Amino acid sequence: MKVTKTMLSLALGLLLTGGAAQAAEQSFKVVVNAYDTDIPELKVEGVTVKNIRAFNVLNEPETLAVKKGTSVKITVENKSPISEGFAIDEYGIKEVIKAGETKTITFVADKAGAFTIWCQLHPKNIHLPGTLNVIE
Ligand SMILES: [Cu+2]
Repeated sequence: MKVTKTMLSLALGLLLTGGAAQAAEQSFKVVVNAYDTDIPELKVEGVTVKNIRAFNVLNEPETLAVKKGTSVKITVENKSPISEGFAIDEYGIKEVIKAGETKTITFVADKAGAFTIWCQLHPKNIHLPGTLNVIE
């Protein structure tokens, strides 16, 4: 005797935000700042910086969060007295911003994950790294 197969009906998932699939744009302002600390002597750009400063790559905000697919614009202002780097390895971003200058970096956040934002010019121990969170 042949068994008739029962058709299984698929439950439809909840559609949370149907239709709004347009590529969004998001802008951030990042300030590279310098703070007094007691780190050991450090020589950069021919100047010996002695026991005075560390540099924050990201001051405010420390974490940038966007949805995947967003066009991201980051304006980086360097208030440090020397050139600073701004790098996100996984996105191929590696910029240098001179002291007192501002640079705008644009890219599409097409990879999900948590990516470190760091300064490629100086030892990591004098910086607080930032994070780019790209949410799926
Ligand atoms: Cu630096």
